[in-house]
Amino acid sequence: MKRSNIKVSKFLSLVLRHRPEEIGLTLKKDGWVAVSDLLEACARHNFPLTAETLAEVVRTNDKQRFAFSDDHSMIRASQGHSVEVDLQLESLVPPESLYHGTADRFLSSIKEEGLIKGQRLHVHLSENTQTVVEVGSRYGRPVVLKIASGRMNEDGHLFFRSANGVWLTEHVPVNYIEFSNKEVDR
Ligand code: HQG
Repeated sequence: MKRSNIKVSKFLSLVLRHRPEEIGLTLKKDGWVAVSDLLEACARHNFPLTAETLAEVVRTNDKQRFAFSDDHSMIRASQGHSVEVDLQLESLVPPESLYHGTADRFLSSIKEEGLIKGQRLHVHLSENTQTVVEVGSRYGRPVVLKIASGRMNEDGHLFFRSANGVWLTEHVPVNYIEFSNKEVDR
């Protein structure tokens, strides 16, 4: 991703996931916003963005964080929201195991209450351990937790998969978390 596009991606994450009101936007219930409204709001708030740059950022985004509607008239973040949206994802049977990246300083608390969604709408899980090491590194020394997602699902926990392949669930109780993985050296 180009450096200038990373800045745009961060700004889009802010307004499409967390604080749309910052630029006077309101997301629809399912998280979509009209592209024209977004571009106008960006211009009004000193963050000029062209339709071409927006399309490039969506296309080249390293985690495919944003998606256009089929007719390209609307855009939304595919996951990661803290604002209350219903992405209308269908629940799916997850793989037997999924992974969560965290930092070692959170482990004692996770051992008490499991994985909680915090500010976001879901706990985020991945099929791939490399991604989760990067995610955990944002908060400190990374630790990879292996989650018994298959067993969770059999026990009635629902799983959703975002358009960009992130697995989402409400809460991971501690008895489904494997803590035996050592801290990851980087
Ligand atoms: C931790 C990125 C203490 C949790 C990624 C995490 C992801 C607890 C932090 C997406 C806890 C929350 C989300 C407990 C969980 N006690 N700490 N009981 N339960 N935690 O940023 O999963 O690049 O809200 O382990 O790819 O780190 O932004 O969640 O460390 O999909 O697009 O509390 O963000 O995507 O942090 O990251 P976050 P996350 P983007």
